[in-house]
Order: sequence, then C-alpha cells, then structure tokens
Amino acid sequence: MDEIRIRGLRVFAHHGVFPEENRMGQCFVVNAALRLSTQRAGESDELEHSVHYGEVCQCLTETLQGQTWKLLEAAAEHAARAVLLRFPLIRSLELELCKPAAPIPLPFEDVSVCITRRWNRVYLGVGSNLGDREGLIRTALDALARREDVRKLRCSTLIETAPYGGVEQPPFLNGAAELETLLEPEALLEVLHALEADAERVRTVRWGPRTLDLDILLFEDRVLSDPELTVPHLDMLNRTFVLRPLAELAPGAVHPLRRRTVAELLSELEEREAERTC
Ligand code: A4P
Ligand code: MG
Repeated sequence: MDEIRIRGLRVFAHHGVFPEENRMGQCFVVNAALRLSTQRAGESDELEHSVHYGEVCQCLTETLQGQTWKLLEAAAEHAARAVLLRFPLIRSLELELCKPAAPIPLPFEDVSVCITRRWNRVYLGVGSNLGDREGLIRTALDALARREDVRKLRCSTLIETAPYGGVEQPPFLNGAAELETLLEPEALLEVLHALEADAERVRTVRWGPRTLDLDILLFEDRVLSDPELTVPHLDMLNRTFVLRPLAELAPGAVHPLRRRTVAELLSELEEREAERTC
C-alpha cells in the first residue's frame, strides 16, 4: 500500500510518569507513515482524493497537547486513533512517538514507542434461537454500528436454519455481518461478549439454545489458535448456516488456512452434503 510519511514533527507536550514532566513539559517527536491508496489523487491531482498531511500534523499536535498521559504508549494510542477516526481514507497508520529528553540518567540518543493501528475488515457469524430472534440480532448489530471504532457495517439476509450439533432445540435465525474496526481481535471478542450479555444470554449447554451468539469468523487474514479465540472460526467450513450468509456478503473473501474463497468453500460443502443425502 502507498504511504505518506511525516518525519520529525515536533510537539511540546506534558506526558510522563514524573510530576515534573507533567508540569514543565518537553519536546516530543512524531514520525508517521499513513497507508492509503494515493493512485486516485495521483491521477486527478486533487487533494480531496488524498489526505492533507498538514491537517494530519495538526491533528497529531492537538491530540498530544490536549491531554496528559503518563505513558508514551497511551499518548501514541490516542494519537493514532484520532488520526484514523478523522481521516477515513487512511487504512492503516504506523506511528512512532519519540521522547528525546526522557528522564534517563545515562547517555542515550532517543527512546520511542512505535505502533501500527488499522481499520481491520472482519466477518462475524450471528445467530439466535430464543426470544425475539431478529430483534436481538438487529439490536446488537445496531449497537456495534454506533461505536466510533466500527464502520461500514453490513448484514446479510437472516435465514432460518435447523439446529446443528445434536442438541435438541428451537430453529435458529442465522446471518453474517461485515464491518471494519479499529479494535484488535481480543478487544472485539470482549465487545461481542458484552453484547451477548446485554441480550441476557445464559451459557448452559455447549452448542445449546441462546438468545444471541456472535462469533468472529474471519479477521483480516489473521490466524489465531488460542482456545479463547480461534480465527478463522474452527467449525465454519462445516456449516452452511455460516457459509451461505457469508458468501452473500463476501464471496471472494479468502480463508487464510484453506486458501479458498468463501464461495468455493460453500460449493464444496454443498457438494459434500448432497453426496451424504444421496
Ligand atoms: N471462542 C473461540 N474462538 C471464537 C471465535 N472465533 N468467535 C471462544 C467467538 N468465540 C470464540 O463460545 C465458547 C468460547 O469460544 C468463548 O468463550 C470464546 O472465548 P460460546 O459462545 O460461549 O459457546 P458456544 O457458542 O455454545 O460454543 P461455540 O463452540 O462457540 O459454538 P458455536 O460455534 O457458536 O455454535 N445451529 C444452527 N443452525 N445455528 C447456529 O448458530 N450455533 C451453535 C453454537 C450450535 N448449533 C447451531 C448454531
Ligand atoms: Mg459462540
């Protein structure tokens, strides 16, 4: 992806663990790489098709001067977030926040924190088989869409599906959602669990009835194998109630382990199921 780079932006601010640092202030230096496609601006020669780097510098300066944080990490996090929220064309941002006058009683040149934050494209599986199924799903997705760190949320058609997994229970309403988020996977899962709790979900039987189930199916092309969060979702390849709505939203999305598109995975699964019923 193309980059616009800012090097050596100097900002006088008051971040630091020591009270003297908060009182006296010191000079911080910002380096940033803004990742976006510059091709359209390159062809049109119009600023509206790109990002005004002067305004980005202003945004960084205002954010870093608008509040005092103890840690460079916190200052960098807020500065990166402010830029990504304010300039929607920037897909990802690498930001280095340097503190050349940090209070270290030893000879050193510089100390810095360098982070990369981005709008991550994510696909969720949604399901419900208790209560007002559609209302519960829509309420949760509306709440997600209202978050500042979530954008471009789209939901597939919701389809009625027979329960899968051997537990006798009412039919499900299932769908998929696409969104972009600044949240990292673990933080997104926490948000999803909170939404499930808002829907008064009670966990009794594994794969049992639930008011609301929100699963992360795909998170960019990341592969995570923690039992607390396995991505891509472990069983998505075996579930038409997952792949069908997902294929409606993103037939060309690629499963990072299988290296197959969602449309291909769905037709392979449908073939396997047709063979089984023959
Ligand atoms: N977890 C790990 N990876 C993920 C992920 N990618 N997304 C962990 C979300 N959670 C993930 O989930 C158990 C644990 O999985 C969580 O603590 C989380 O940290 P849970 O939601 O508490 O329990 P569960 O949903 O009963 O278990 P599981 O294995 O997630 O079940 P599924 O996969 O959600 O399947 N039939 C139809 N027709 N439609 C359905 O939607 N759903 C299920 C449940 C069974 N049968 C169904 C349907
Ligand atoms: Mg689940």
